[in-house]
Amino acid sequence: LKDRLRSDRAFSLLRSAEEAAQFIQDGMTVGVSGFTPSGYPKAVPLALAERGRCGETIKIDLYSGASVGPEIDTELTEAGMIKKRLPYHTNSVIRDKINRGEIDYVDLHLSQSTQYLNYGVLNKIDVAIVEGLAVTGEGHIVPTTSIGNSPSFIKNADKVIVEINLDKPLSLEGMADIFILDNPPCRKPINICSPGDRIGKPYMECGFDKIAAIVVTDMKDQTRFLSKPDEISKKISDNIIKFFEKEVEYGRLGKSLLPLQSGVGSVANAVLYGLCDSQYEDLTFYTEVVQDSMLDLLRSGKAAVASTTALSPSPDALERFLDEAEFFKDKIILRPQEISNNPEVIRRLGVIAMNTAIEADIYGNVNSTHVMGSKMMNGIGGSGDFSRSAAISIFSTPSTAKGGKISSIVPMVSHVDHTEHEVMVLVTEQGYADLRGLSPKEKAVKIIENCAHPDFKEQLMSYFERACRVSALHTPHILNEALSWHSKYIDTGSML
Ligand code: 0RQ
Repeated sequence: LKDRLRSDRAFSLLRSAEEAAQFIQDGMTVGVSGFTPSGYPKAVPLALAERGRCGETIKIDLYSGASVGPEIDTELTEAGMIKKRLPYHTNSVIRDKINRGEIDYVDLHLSQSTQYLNYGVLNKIDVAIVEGLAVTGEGHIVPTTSIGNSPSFIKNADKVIVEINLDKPLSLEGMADIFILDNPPCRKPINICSPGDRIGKPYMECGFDKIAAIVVTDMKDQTRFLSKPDEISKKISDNIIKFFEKEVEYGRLGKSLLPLQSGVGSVANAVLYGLCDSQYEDLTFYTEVVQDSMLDLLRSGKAAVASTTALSPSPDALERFLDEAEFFKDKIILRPQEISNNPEVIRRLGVIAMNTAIEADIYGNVNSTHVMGSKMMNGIGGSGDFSRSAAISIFSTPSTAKGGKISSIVPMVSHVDHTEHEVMVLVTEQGYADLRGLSPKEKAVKIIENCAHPDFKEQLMSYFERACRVSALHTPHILNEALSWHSKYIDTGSML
């Protein structure tokens, strides 16, 4: 343990998870480390949930980097202990309570959550619970497999509880590059001019005065299982690569493309797998999540470097990665999410942002968060941080959902996360629509022709043509029909 707790003071702070959980009281705001189910605390949240299950009344506001594991979201939700949650989740148990109105949820651009904290818009953090590899001799914390909002949670917290996770090898030390922003005015430029640039320190500043307890655990992250790319995902990936090929042909992209960002999930993973067998080389990533496919691209030498805020491979791939951490040390840079997702850097580097939609409309507006306009799925996550500032922003979705009963291309989206102004390329398994430089009417024809499923094409074209006859001709709509596809699905179980 001496290589993890590098001073006697650190040893003197060793506590059980149950003792550490006692620092959390009703009404507090708790910030946890973790981004995707990676690098999040496990033992202390479980001990806290146990207090709730045993009858103590404790309700907290819970802030994280992004999604965390079930030890936090499932357990604390089931114990009835979460009052408010932000800025992102992917957990079905908390989703259910959010949509029943039992938990308040604040869906935020991930790069902005610490800004809200630093400006004093959000509550101050009473207790931060942070997973670490080690505590330095000065009481600073070496992070594990994600950084997320932890450096700013620590800075804004009254007390910090550290979970030292022995399951994470010390060979990860050195991957982190911790640099956080001061408040405006007079901010300096963030000096990242290529994805591999390092500008910070390998640990998160804390100091012993803030550390209330150190808990030692060896619990594994419960990262998400990734399904093998199915036919639809492969076709989406092929269509994105066809788009890249055209860009190379026109001389707008070279063989290394531009730094890539890719969202989470099986489709995102499949898209990058498509690059493994492609002509592209010396790829770089400026992204927020590294999944299995990106690790394979780095292993094979197709990709040179990945800047991210989280390592979130599937369970088997995580084990393999942890064994090979030394190999990846000079190829992966772990940054706080306010830097990994920072619009200034994304615009400077000219990132190609690839994110996922629930639905898109014929004019190119995208809904990534709400099913049928009101049911929260996960949240906007980092998709807006990247797409709003990207050199090229690509959104993909299967053209239908729920066994073909729902068209993912609709006359008007039931909720807007990404507007027509930042959606540059729309991709389904049917094809891609390059929307750059097109007027709304040109976009509509291209989206219907290239992206809609054949079962819905005629219906969509009929809507568009009738709208062109009855409304103003810039963005033609029939307002009392625009959302009728959604109402029809709610009433009959099908948009057909
Ligand atoms: O519902 O689970 O009840 O069957 O939506 O859809 O097809 O399983 O796709 O898991 O990749 O999620 C956009 C939600 C896609 C995700 C979204 C239903 C469908 C299913 C999930 P069921 P799939 P995925 C990086 C960047 C926003 C955040 C983001 C997401 C469920 O990718 O949260 O990009 N993105 N962050 O049946 C009704 C439709 C539907 C539909 C799908 N048109 N209408 N329901 N579904 N399309 C991450 C971070 O920032 C950390």
